[in-house]
Amino acid sequence: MSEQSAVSIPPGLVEALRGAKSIAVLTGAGISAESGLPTFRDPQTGLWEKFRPEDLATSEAFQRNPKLVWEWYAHRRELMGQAQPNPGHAALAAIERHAATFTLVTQNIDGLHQRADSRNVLELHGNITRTRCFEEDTLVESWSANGEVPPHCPRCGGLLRPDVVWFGESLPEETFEQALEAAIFCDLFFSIGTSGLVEPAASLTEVARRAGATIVVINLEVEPLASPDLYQLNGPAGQILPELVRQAWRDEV
Ligand code: BJW
Repeated sequence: MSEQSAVSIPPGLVEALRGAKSIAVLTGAGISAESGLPTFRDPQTGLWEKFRPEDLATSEAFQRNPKLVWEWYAHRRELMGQAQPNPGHAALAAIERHAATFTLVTQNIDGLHQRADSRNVLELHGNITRTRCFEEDTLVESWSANGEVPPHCPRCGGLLRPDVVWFGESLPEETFEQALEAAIFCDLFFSIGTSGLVEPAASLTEVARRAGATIVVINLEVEPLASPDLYQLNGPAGQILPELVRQAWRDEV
């Protein structure tokens, strides 16, 4: 058994987790905060201090200043490459191992869920490790390292960009359909470390609620609440999720 935990888990939630037939999880930047990655709405530091992420993550920003936007993603790619999955990521992988049906929908582009061994992961906003051509919209695996920033597409000469979804762009259609399906058919839906400000991802929670799922919100900025159809847990996901797994199955993550 673990030491007495400071994290308080409502007993009804432990039962709901053990009994759930189908679990869907939506994660946002907060799940990776304890891996040292700044959330999207944290103030930026260093060279990037004077820029707001919302002003860089658009195709207009890229068209205006492709070098600036490419370098911002290069900086974040390096941070994300160095980051390690935290106990919150590990706990979600553990829940997947116990669940009959489990879908993890993430808005994050950092790949940390997969590195923590989560299997059924839907990436709504792309992945920072992939690159695509801004003109042709096709994935590009390699290009000439001739020092150009951004580099150019080896096929058409267009500029290369990260394979992520910027504001005003559509989400990958099939992936979003699968996420909707998971939200509609789950009986337990977790919303973890997301501000719920960015659509259409934010609506998944409401979709699940309307379809009758019990909703669990884990965030640093929620009022604690425990009712049979809504649990709000205030605190770091990297502490709450491992404690939940421990209480449900005595698993240590
Ligand atoms: C912790 C914690 C810890 C911290 N433990 N918690 C309907 C209404 C209004 C507007 C729209 C609408 N539909 C569409 C729009 C427009 C737009 C939108 O939503 N705008 C809003 C700003 C209002 N949406 C779009 O444009 C989307 N496309 C679309 O809808 O296509 C159709 C369309 C096409 C053309 C025209 C119109 C529509 C695309 C959205 C793409 C979002 N892309 C980004 C960038 C990805 C690449 C990158 O990372 O650079 O995705 S923006 C950014 O926000 C990123 C994130 O994935 C996303 C969500 O942020 P997230 O994850 O919630 O992070 P934070 O930082 O906001 O919150 C962190 C939370 O964690 C906080 O709550 C903390 O408290 C918490 N936390 N530490 C637990 N340890």
